[in-house]
Amino acid sequence: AAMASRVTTLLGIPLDLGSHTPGARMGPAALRIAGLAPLLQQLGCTVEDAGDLAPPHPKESGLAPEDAAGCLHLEEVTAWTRLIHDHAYDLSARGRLPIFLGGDHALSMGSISGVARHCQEQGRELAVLWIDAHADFNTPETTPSRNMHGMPLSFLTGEPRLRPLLGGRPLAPLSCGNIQVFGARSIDLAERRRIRELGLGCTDMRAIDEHGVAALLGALIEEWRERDVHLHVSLDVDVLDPSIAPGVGTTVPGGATYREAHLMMEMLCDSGLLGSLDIVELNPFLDERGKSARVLVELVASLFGRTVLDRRPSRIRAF
Ligand code: B3U
Ligand code: MN
Ligand code: MN
Repeated sequence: AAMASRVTTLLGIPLDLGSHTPGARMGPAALRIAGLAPLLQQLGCTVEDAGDLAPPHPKESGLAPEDAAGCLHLEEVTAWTRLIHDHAYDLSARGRLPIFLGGDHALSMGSISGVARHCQEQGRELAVLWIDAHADFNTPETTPSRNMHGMPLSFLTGEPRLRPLLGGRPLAPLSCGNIQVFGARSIDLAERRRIRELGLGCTDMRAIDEHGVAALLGALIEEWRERDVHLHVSLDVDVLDPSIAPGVGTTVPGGATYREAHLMMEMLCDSGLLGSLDIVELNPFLDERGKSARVLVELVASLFGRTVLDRRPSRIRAF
């Protein structure tokens, strides 16, 4: 299949302190039990499982006291972010296609910043597709919950209040135009203002209802292909409708259907742009008989080349 030449590395990140609902720490185990690695192998990938990261000792964050007050489990999340960043940077430098198995969405502060640092060194443009019911664009000042899984896109775009999280490591901040939130339907008022003022890319469910995944994602892919970006896909399970994926901390009604989600994955596969992937927010403690983990693994199969019928060699440009 398409990705056969690159080694795909699974890295489990049992972090769930980015929210106040424990359980996502069991996500990596559930994804493995649902058969992620053998399925990727069946599709022709060479898969390496790097196991799970061990929870690090909490670290001093370096945030200003008023910002620290806005962040739950800040010292733990700080230590995780630095650890994940180092692994993501190292896997990228070794030419791997990393799949970061979460864990909650706070892990993307580490995974994407590590990938971004490598891309910057290579002079390669990085684009991020953030498939999520939420925009995750709060800051320690705007957050209504103090949950850090609601802040990663602020950190990744260089929000100064969060900058100390990485310690001395270099941050390659993403520009808001290189990020596209896709599938949003629950955005806080302050996030909405920030999206408008800072120009974060965001496609909400209303737009998907009106125009469909094919047209909207097709247009994004077309642009990314012209610029030959490294595409990082950050897949938050809660983008899916709770009827097909109930295993998440906060369910939001009106999510993507099974068919819409598969179409996203198939189009991303055809684009040939995928360079790294997060699978986040699966909470097996809240799941129903493994249903959500199974759907996720099916989606990854579509992303890595499973098709219904033979198709002409990828690279669809007809949008
Ligand atoms: N925007 C809210 C809710 C939220 C964000 N991400 C998730 N929930 N999963 C917040 O807490 O920042
Ligand atoms: Mn999220
Ligand atoms: Mn979400």
